[in-house]
Amino acid sequence: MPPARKPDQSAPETVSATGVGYEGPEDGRDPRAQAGDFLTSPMGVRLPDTDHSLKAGRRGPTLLEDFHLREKINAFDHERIPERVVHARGAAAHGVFTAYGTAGTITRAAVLAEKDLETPVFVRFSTVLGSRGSADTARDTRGFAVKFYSKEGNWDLVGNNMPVFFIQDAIKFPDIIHAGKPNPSREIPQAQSAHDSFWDFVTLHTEATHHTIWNMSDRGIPRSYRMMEGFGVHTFRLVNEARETVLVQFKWTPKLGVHSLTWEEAQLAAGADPDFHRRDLADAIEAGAFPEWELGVQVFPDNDEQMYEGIDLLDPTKIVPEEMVPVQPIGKLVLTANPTNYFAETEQVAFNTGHVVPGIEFTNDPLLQGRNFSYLDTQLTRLGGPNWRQIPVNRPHAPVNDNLRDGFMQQGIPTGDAPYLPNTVDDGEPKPADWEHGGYVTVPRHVEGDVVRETQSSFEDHFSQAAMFYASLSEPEKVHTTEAYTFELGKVYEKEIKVRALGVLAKIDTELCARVAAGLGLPAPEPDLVEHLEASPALSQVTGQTHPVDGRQVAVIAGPDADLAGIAAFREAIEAAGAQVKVLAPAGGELGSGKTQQVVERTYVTARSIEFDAVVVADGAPKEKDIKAVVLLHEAFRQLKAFGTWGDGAEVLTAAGIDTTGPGVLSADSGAALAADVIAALSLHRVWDRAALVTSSAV
Ligand code: HDD
Repeated sequence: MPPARKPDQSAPETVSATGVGYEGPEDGRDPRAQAGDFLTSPMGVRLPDTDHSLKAGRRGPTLLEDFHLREKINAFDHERIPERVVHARGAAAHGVFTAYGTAGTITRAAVLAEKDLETPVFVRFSTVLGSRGSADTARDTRGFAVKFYSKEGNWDLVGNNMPVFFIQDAIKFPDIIHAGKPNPSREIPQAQSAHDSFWDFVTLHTEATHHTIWNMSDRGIPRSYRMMEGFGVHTFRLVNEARETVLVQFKWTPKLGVHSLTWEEAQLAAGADPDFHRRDLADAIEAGAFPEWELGVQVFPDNDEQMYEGIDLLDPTKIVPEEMVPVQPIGKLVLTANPTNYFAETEQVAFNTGHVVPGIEFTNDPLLQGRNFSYLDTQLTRLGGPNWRQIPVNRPHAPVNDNLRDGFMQQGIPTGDAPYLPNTVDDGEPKPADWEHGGYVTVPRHVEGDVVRETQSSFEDHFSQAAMFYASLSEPEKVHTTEAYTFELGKVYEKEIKVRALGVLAKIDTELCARVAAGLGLPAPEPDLVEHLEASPALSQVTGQTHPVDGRQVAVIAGPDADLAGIAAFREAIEAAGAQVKVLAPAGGELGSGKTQQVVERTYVTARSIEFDAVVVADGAPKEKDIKAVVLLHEAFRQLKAFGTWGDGAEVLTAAGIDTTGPGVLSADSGAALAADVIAALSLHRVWDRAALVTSSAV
């Protein structure tokens, strides 16, 4: 017979960590936010002065009893936490994921299966190599990490904007990252792969070839986080209510299409606006141009081989082309709100591939298995202890009753006396949940084999998919990719590494190899081409398809004598389409007065071509030649941006040496009439017809 229970031996309450303890002020304000009208100490004591330390006399020594001085400086001293060892530079937003219900037959995870179910999400985009303060537009892979606060617990889909990875086994992650990070002695270059150790590694370790060519393609320099695809990379296992399983790969498709910067734009932005992507995301959300993606899955049978038509589904350096297995839409993601505080949310959010919910399981992909350890482990150092899970942005929205206790910075106040199972002291609570009660019951999967440190032969093909990728690109994309290899390898000092890299390119494409070799001043090796699958049109970004122009930026060059009514009409039409106008003039201030008054948003000194997707010259814009305006126009021309003029605006282009009859130079009778053509041009991203006129020597 168990002893009689004491009055305080009640079961812990089943509440979310958010709900434990102090519930906040009675007026309902968020208890986590700063509150009150007066400056206080961290203990809530109102303070009369925060500019002078407490001294013994005006010129006397500072007193140790000044608790405000000590608390203020002490908090400041510890403001910084270690940055992420990779993906340190990022930007994030809150949003909502809505399931279409189409995945209901393949998974029991409500977040994907339940039609019209809305799940809150937090999404963080990032670069991989650079430090927290590095430039957004470095050539790099972009992280695309989504935290779903599902009603069945948190699910993190921690992906990238590329569907493949550098390595096939997590044990090599420290190697690829050490090779890509700055040189250990001088700590340069920052946020770059254009250096010896990166190319040393990827040419010795040729399973990186496929990912490397994605990085060298335009995918390595996205125009915007809003215009990137996202991929879960690994194959995951989904489980439905009948305990049947399928294998899937996840893909996010942006509503705005997949678009990139040119290398010139990326380099300019790194100096002129290092926050280019961060700003773009925040501005778009603030302007109500909510970024949107559709989530889709490629579905494969879950058989013993885990292969599809000869492609190993456990190999994260491979894709299954969409033409072979189409992506089936299962839901929609919309980002609707910027974070309130960068540190509290974007910096402290902790993603983990091991955060899954019932209906979503792992496969034996050796990269995924190792990741499941790394993400949990890294948060201990980064966020200071095991209770990082209780930081507001990391808390699940589902009830938490975990029997985990104590540790640094415990925020909850758990009740009950038996944080262990089984127990009788707390009536056996919390109860383990079986399948019927939504428990995470792993579906049995058969595993047997010898304990070995070996890989499988299907992982040994390192080149065929890189060759397929290159063959799938449009001509301008091929040129960009060739230029990227030439630039990056041109920064490598060791000839031996460049020669090895050419040896890899010789397997991918003869012309690519020859052009890069010519750029490096080295002989091209004999072609050594590998066989590859048919080109996959889905891999090219230049498709001729149009996309919405949300958040696109149009510069209108104007001046005191410009047609301000025309600019107002132009602005109205552009904004109605979701894009934005910035008036650019030789000097700041306002132009005109009354209804058509225009505020000058950029001057010739503060503007740079990278800010704009199109450049328009208004009737009456100043004709005096200004070298800064000419530079801006030439850059925008090389960057294949649309131009437009009305009235005598064309004279400004002619004076700058731009052929007004060339591709993508639009003209109309009025600002209003021009707007429709500019929107049509923006919806194609760039004037691709001009690409052939713009050689790399012009850049
Ligand atoms: Fe990773 C962060 C994506 C392989 C170890 N990774 C991190 C982030 C993204 C990815 C998007 C940033 C999350 C955030 O915004 O906070 N990583 C990937 C993808 C991979 C991948 C798509 C391959 C398919 N990663 C990978 C491996 C390892 C790690 C193989 C280790 C064995 N990744 C980490 C990490 C990070 C991280 C060290 C750093 C900060 C963090 O986790 O929270 O644990």
